[in-house]
Amino acid sequence: MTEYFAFNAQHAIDYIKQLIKKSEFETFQQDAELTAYEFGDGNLNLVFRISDEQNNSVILKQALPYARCVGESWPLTLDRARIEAEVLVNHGAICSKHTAAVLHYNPELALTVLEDLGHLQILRSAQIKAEQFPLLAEHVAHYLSSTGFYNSDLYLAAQDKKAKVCQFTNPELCQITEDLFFSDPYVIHERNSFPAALADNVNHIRNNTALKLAAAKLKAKFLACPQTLLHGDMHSGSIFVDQQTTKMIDPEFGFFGPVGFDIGSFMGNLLLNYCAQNARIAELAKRRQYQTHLLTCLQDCYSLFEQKWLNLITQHSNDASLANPEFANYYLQQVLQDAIGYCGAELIRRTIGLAHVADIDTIEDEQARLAVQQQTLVVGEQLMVNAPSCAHKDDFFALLISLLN
Ligand code: SR1
Ligand code: MG
Repeated sequence: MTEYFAFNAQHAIDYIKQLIKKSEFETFQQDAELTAYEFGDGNLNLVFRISDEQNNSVILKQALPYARCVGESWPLTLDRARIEAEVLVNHGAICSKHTAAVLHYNPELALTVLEDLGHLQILRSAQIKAEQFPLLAEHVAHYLSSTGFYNSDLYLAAQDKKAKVCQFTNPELCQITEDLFFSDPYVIHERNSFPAALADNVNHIRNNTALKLAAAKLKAKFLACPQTLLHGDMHSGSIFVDQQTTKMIDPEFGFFGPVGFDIGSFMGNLLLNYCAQNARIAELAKRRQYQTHLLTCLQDCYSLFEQKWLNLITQHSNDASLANPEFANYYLQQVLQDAIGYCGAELIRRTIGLAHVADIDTIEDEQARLAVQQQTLVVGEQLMVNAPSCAHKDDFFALLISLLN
């Protein structure tokens, strides 16, 4: 049994050398000369890249016993490394095309060795530069619908599903989302972060009783609706892309929750980028073209996600009573309304809560940034409040268009 300690670059090299000796994976030759550096800039973990002289490389990710972005005053379970590795294995078995591959996992050291996706870009960085990915919508829809369906009661035997719910019980990381997503933004809290100039808009949010009721309903569903094994943190920083490829990373917030949560988070991040582009792309025609691309990506992704789910339920469900097309439509209508609500909540919490997005925070002009933040708050609020009136995805798209124009 190895006792946990936090790695430095040399530890990462030594660890990988041991694995090479044991022939645990084939990335490196036995006599490889390795170098390593730490480059994690996320909120929680250490991330090392270990390379040989031929530029073969792997990623070693280690959980710290606290949230890196806050420090040791915010202790955090190391079990999140297990959750992340096991979600990647589960999702990879269903959808390897869009899931980062796990090469090795060590529970005592809370570390995972992963394939290096460094030849791809993080979606958020690419979208800040207004790059377009024509296959993104189809890929995200495929990943979310297949992993969602095959981990749900629509497919799994009830006892197997309940065993998986236990396996992926993730109370500490869920609590972060419960607080940051659904509670903090709607009250005065020291974790919140927004400029003084946004105070009136924030007060409006805090005083909107219909919005607070919507937040409470979304939170209650997040707490007590174990529909499927979610990624749990489907923002644009958890997705690697190029023109042909889309790969999901970082599901340490994974747990059994409402199907609408992941797709809602993903759409929220597209909309955060959409709003940020109002301050980023000066030329109107160019801006409109890129924003149209983002909106089309969102609409295509949602439409494909819904279509794939409907096909899976009616054609591959193991429970004849649930394979009923009328039930499938009912189920997907609830998912749509949840997704719209979670999408809106993502816009609000990324604007005034603890964890922001670089799409907005790196806008240099303060006034322009403020205007974007005001827009994301309005769009988020309207989505959350109006989600229950969207009976069909076309209602959602019409609402979105009315809010964005
Ligand atoms: C303290 S963790 C803050 C945020 O980073 C993660 O990626 C999640 O989105 C979380 O809400
Ligand atoms: Mg992450």
